[in-house]
Amino acid sequence: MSKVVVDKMAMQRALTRITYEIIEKNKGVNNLVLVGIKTRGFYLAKRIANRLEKLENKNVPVVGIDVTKYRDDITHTQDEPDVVTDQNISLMNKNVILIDDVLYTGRTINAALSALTELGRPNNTRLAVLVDRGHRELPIRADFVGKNIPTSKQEDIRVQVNEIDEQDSVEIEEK
Ligand code: 3GP
Ligand code: 5GP
Ligand code: MG
Repeated sequence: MSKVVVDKMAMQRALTRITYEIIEKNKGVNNLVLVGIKTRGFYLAKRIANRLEKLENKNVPVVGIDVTKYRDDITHTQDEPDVVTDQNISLMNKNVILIDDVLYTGRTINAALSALTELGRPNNTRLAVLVDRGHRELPIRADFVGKNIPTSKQEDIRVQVNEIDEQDSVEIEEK
């Protein structure tokens, strides 16, 4: 049985609020690069970039990143690709916003931070997530949070984005 905890409108509002918070914290969008963690974090990053560009009338680059190779909690094979981003971009002296759909143990973000070290040294790196479900196993926190959803480990958060799931929603369900 699943329960909708964030519907389409609520998701849009949360992304809009995060967008304003980013502009405020960054004092505009100068020097900003959004890094979206694939799969769904990348689509959320693109949506936030669209909002930022409309509000500030400036181009905001979005990079997609696949952190599988960097995870410390899965077994790795020799033939995994080295390329973790979908474009060559230097993050040197940039203000980076890392974006993901769900923050849980923090291991994905830890992996993403390792991956980013290969792309240069940013001025600063901040984290935006649509959902923080708790249960951190590392000292990692998000700077921008769409919704805090306290969960038990037996529950699963299902994030759906229109681009690939044909609807926008966050649901909570028993595993
Ligand atoms: P995403 O790539 O769009 O984030 O990890 C593959 C997919 O499985 C993820 O999609 C994520 O939404 C989903 N998923 C659901 N529960 C979990 C979980 O506990 N851990 C991870 N890593 N992924 C999960
Ligand atoms: P973490 O590494 O913090 O444990 O988990 C974060 C990553 O795993 C995110 O990219 C997210 O997609 C995925 N994830 C972890 N738990 C969940 C969950 O309950 N629901 C969904 N949709 N994704 C999750
Ligand atoms: Mg994800």
